[in-house]
Parts: sequence; C-alpha cells; structure tokens
Amino acid sequence: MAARLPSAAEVARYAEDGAILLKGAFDLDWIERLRAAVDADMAAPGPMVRINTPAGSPGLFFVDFQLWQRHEAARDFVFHSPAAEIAARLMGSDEVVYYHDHLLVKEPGTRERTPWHHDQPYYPIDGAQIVSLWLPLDPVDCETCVSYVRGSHRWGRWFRPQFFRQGGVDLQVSDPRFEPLPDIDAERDAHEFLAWDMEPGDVIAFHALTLHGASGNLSTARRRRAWATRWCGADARYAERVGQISPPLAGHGLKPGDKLACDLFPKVRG
Ligand SMILES: O=C(O)CCC(=O)C(=O)O
Repeated sequence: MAARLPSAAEVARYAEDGAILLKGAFDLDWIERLRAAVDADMAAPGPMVRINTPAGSPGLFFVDFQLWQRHEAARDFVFHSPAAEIAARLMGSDEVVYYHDHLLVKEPGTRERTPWHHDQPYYPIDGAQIVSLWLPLDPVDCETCVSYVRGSHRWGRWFRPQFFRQGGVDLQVSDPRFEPLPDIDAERDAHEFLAWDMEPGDVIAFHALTLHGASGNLSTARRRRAWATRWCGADARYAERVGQISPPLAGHGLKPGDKLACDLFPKVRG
C-alpha cells in the first residue's frame, strides 16, 4: 500500500499548530510488529529503563529508550517505514537524521500523569527542524492521548526540563534560555489544546518545542503503549548543555556546532 504522506495543507497546519494528527499513516503490519517488539522490550528492558509508578500503586508507567538498537522491527521502522519521509515533509528538510526513540507504556489504571513539558530543552540540540512521531500501538481516546498546547512552539520560550518521576523537580541546568514552566493547568483558559481519539496506524507529529502532557491511563482494561521517535533536519546542530540531558545518550564524539549524523544518530535520508 502506498504511504500516506502529509499533504501541503497538513504541513502548513503542523507549522502553525506545532502538532498534527495524521490518520492512517502506518499500515497495521508495522503496528503488529512494533507491539511484539514493545512486549519483548518490557520483558527484557534496555539500560535506560525507568519505572515511573511508585511501588504499590496501580498500573505501570514504563519508559524505555533506543528500541531501534535492540529490536529488528523498531530498526526497520526507522530505516524502511514511511516515517522518515513524513518527518522530511513536515520539517521541510530533505536530510533526515534519526535522533532516538522513547517508549511510554501506561498499563490500565496507571495514575501517573506525564507532566507538561516540551522536549528540546532535554536535548543537546539546537535548530528548528526536530519533529517527534508519537505512535500509539493501542486505540486511545482524547482523554488518555497526549494533549498539546496549540502554537506553543512559536512562543520563542524554552522551559526548564523536569524529571517525570520526581514529580516535577527541576534538573540542574544553567542554560540562560531556560525559564520556569508556567502552571499550564491554572491558565487553561489562556490556551487552546489539541488532543485526538486515535486508532492504531494514526500518528501525532509534533515539534520539539510544543508543550505537551498526558493523563494517566484512565481505562481499566485498555493498555496504552506508545512509541515516540525523534527526527532531525538539516539545521540541527549538536549543542553544549550544562546539566543532565535526557535520554543520556553518550559516546557519539560530537562537538558543539557539529551536524548530528553519526553511528548513534544515523542519517536515514538526504
Ligand atoms: O506518552 C506520553 O505520555 C508522553 C509523550 C511525550 O512526552 C513525548 O513523546 O515527548
């Protein structure tokens, strides 16, 4: 089946809103293969695994990274699915470098929210061409889906990273750009939020500076397995950050100002 790539109108909508739903972007074969990879990963997690649910609490908020390095289906998705082409179109960049992946599973009944944040301050990367593809492997309704603050990637503001597990304790970072995150829930009337009911095969593409957060998994029966992949375009450069980056990917040998492509961050297009 031909790939369902973003139309010109969808590219413009992504640029304006900072997040867009692409219905039916991936064949269900990809979803089935990725489900198997995710379940295998949960049975034997990688070295950066995080459990965000306190012992004794219901459900499980399971986080892991870099499935592409350990699971064939995830690697094939990076190199052979329509994902790189989708990212290229949305970013307006022929060149696409794969940055990393992030697995976020919320089992039924999980109470832990994903706090409001945006991703780029966690990354040692400067540049405007960074897009994430948030791919749920189970149906999700808009209450359980990630919610995005429409247009927040255009505010020109960088908010201090927070670690999910510690309930929003600031990381020790000293980039002069970073400021405390406003209380988005307290000022809900000032914003417009984007969230969608999604079926397997649908994907949300969002910019690395778009603020987003999510509820726990309110369903008592339905899993919420989501696999997010991060893609960079030609303007992305490695940047020095003082403090802790996430995920803590090291050993690439990059220096500030370098383009990202290397063994750890493979060039997949252009
Ligand atoms: O899946 C979630 O709960 C949050 C996803 C997220 O924060 C991300 O993909 O950057």
